[in-house]
Amino acid sequence: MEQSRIALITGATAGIGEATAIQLAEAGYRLILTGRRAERLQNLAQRLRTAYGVDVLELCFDIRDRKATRAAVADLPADWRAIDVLVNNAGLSQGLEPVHMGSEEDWDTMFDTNVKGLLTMSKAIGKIMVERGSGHIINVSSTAAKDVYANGAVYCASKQAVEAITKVLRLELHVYGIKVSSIAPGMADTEFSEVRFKGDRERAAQVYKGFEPLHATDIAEAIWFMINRPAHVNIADLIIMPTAQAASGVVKKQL
Ligand code: NDP
Ligand code: 8X3
Repeated sequence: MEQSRIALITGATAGIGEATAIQLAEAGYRLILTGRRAERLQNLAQRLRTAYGVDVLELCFDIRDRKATRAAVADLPADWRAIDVLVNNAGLSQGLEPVHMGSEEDWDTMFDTNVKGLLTMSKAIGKIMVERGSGHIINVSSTAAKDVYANGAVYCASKQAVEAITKVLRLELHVYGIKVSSIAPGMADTEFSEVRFKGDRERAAQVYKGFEPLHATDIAEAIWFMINRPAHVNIADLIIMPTAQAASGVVKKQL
């Protein structure tokens, strides 16, 4: 009998990561799910086991913590090491201020998570994929990497870094038969803005008022499409926006 494929999704406790976990569980994948919130991870894992009968392994760690990230991968049980798909999704924005008023702490958080966390994970899982001579890495970028917007310098820069890393990884890994892709979502109504505004739900809700934003499931379906292409097809880069959005920060709202 053919073994079920294994996907590792970082940042599966909310939003796009959680929706992708559900999408892949539906497709019969064995799932390794990561995030910092242990209870959410456990609840999601349990829901997926019950609803779809799939195996789920929860790995609770902060992706900014290199040692913990490396250890989580190094300590994977033997029957969980043959990872077919890595979705580098964990990420965030903190603050929305011009550079001259920005918080250095927020800048560090964004780069440590969105860029260095993704690199640490890509290194650890990339090694496994190289040994196996197959695999697919999908990096969750953003329209913020395509066009910048005022007050978003560091978030935009972190996602431009994600796109540069994606292109370099593709150059390095295609020779091993490994696909490397990125997906750039526009505005999606997840916990993203609540995190950006540090728990201010009222302010976060305003961001998505007056138009229909993307839903996490829209991105999850696109990620599944990317994963589910034939072996010779790699969707290298995919931009997906709400119909009401034309570019970063350019949205037709009806208020
Ligand atoms: P959410 O805030 O809903 O989800 C973010 C996920 O990332 C959570 O599971 C969170 O888990 C995880 N995460 C954040 N920091 C860390 C950390 N230090 N260690 C481990 N996990 C972490 O936001 P989205 O689903 O919207 O965001 C997912 C990705 O999509 C991000 O990379 C984001 O930049 C990108 N994106 C989002 C868009 C949007 O409009 N929403 C548009 C374009 C891209 P936990 O808190 O449990 O650690
Ligand atoms: C998130 C998209 O435009 O809200 O990556 O920054 S945006």
